[in-house]
Amino acid sequence: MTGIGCHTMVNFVRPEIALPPTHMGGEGTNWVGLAPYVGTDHVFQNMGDGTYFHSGLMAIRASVASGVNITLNSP
Ligand SMILES: Cc1ncc(C[n+]2csc(CCOP(=O)(O)OP(=O)(O)O)c2C)c(N)n1
Repeated sequence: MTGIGCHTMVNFVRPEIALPPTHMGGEGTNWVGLAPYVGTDHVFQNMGDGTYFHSGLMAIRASVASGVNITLNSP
């Protein structure tokens, strides 16, 4: 799953492997809603460094609190 920022351009070149982004600070929260309804066990979520310092920490906290299986990485 992509984050918002320049690295979102992966959606243009590999749309078959990347889901569209949320706003800054929402990274992974769309997976919180999707995870119970699909067969995928785990996702990777990109988050830019600017987003992390802006509001991304809140998104990480939301993923931890919900208990979803997700790995966040900074591209
Ligand atoms: C809540 C919110 N505020 C502002 C924006 C506008 N915005 C889109 S991308 C971006 C910068 C993201 O920077 P970074 O996370 O470092 O990603 P990079 O551009 O380096 O890939 C901003 C401010 C946004 N998408 N969401």
